[in-house]
Amino acid sequence: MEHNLYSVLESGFPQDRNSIAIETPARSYTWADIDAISGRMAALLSSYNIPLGSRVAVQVEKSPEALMLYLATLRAGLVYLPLNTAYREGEVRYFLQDAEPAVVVCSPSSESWCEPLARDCGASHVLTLDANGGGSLMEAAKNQNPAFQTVSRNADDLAAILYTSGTTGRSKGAMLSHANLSSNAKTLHDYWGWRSDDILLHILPIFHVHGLFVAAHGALLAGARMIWLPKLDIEQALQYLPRCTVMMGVPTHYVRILEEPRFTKELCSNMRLFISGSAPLLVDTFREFEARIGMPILERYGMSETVMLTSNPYEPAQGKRIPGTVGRALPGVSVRVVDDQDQPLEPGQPGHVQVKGPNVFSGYWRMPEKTREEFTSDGWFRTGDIGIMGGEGIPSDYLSIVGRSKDLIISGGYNVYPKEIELIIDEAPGVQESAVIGVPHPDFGEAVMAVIVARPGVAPDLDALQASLKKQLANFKVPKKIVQIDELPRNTMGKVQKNMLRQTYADTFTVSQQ
Ligand code: MCA
Ligand code: AMP
Repeated sequence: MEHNLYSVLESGFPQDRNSIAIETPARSYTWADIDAISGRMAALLSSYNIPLGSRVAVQVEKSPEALMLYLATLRAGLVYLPLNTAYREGEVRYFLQDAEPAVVVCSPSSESWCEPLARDCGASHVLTLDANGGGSLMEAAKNQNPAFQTVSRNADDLAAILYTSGTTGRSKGAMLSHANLSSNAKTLHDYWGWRSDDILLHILPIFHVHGLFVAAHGALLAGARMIWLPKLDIEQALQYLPRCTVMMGVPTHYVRILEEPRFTKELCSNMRLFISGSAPLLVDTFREFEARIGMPILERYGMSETVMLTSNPYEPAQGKRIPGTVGRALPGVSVRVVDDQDQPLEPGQPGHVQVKGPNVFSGYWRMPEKTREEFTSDGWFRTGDIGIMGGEGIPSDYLSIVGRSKDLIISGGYNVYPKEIELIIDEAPGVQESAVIGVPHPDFGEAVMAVIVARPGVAPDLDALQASLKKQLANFKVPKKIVQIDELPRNTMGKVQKNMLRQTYADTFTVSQQ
């Protein structure tokens, strides 16, 4: 059996390769186009004679060609390393130094700094790709042979590395194999009832698990069409939704679309499935959506290290979709809730969520110590989430995520680790120390905010500090508010009590901005 993920996905492509696979407002791509364009790109990558397993780091705008570059990387037996387009030079430097990619593909607009940086980090080839499919990558690939023979891969060979931020402020590369990704794609295919006549409204970025491994894999494996949009644009969504059957989004997408009165049940008459994940979906949003559209949103839960872990039921016969829960463990996945000694807890008790399954990654790139810490001796992965199985009125095999043991903020579906930002703020002129917290935000669910203490006798310029952070950090990490106080609250052990800060500033965005 061939384990290359591309071959697995390709097994779901339709017989009629001239049917439409991807539709953008500007043009359409057939399944034959996907095969040929990814084939040409794979031939180009292979012509570089770099060892199998070399990394291809990609920081480009969303386009069908960007998806094909991902597929080409798989086909050539290389490892895909996607990077959020919001990352600034300093952030990209860390990833390139750590992963040492052989090939870097960037936007033409960032070539001036990315090219020298990539060379500096050892990349032998640097190419560009823009949002319209232009750039040196397509130029170089256009004369390659489209009939590329996909390279054979073993189940455990790496397919992708996804960087996730860490509690220490240092990002970790989660190593995902061909089998991790294909097992999850097949499970979701069956569980969510994917069909070849589905039409997916694809509005998510493709540099993370949600948009790439859940949404795009789902459509590709089903041989289903994707309406491919750069992001959720309400006018475009209103135009395309009547033809679509499936949409996936983060809670912010559902909050935003519900603000539009023209988003009605009639508009969604072809839709069979709305899926939410990456961050907690508020019960209020779930209820408002169901009341308006007559369909409950299906909430599921996953991580970069594990792809998807649990899902609320798809088929009514399997049970109800219960708001505030993330449903049951997916088939083949084991989920347990344990105490501090890794001992399983009774349903209804909050504890650490641990998981096992063919979808769970093999470890962090070049961090064997960290990998050992994050797995129990009998192979359970510690998610860092706090969960409860069951609870009042909830079946005992449904999981609810009720908190996090990791100091993590999730803003609009993007993860932010406070430590990374605190380290930068603490270096700023006039700052003695800082605490970065997440507080409720009506649009992003949680928003990043910073509380700082000034050095004695100094009055730091908070606007200048925010402007400087904007230059150094991806926009979603920049604190939307910075406040100065005399002293950070600490417990007897000297640890900053972030809970107190979160309470104090809980209304910052929800009340004062209304
Ligand atoms: C944009 N801004 C944000 C965010 N996005 N601030 C905080 N959090 C964010 N997520 C900033 C912008 O920089 C700008 O600030 C201001 O907010 C308004 O920008 P706007 O144009 O409204 O933003 P947008 O382009 O509409 O983006 C919002 C978004 C986007 C669509 C919700 O953040 C997004 O696509 N999120 C999805 C993330 C995702 O796919 N996550 C999946 C990870 P300024 O004007 O000051 O610059 S995978 C995962 O988590 C796991 C595995 C899973 O389970 O799926
Ligand atoms: P990432 O670092 O992007 O892999 O994000 C994974 C984290 O997102 C998980 O550990 C959870 O904390 C969070 N997450 C994902 N889906 C959900 C959900 N449906 N509800 C609550 N948290 C979620």
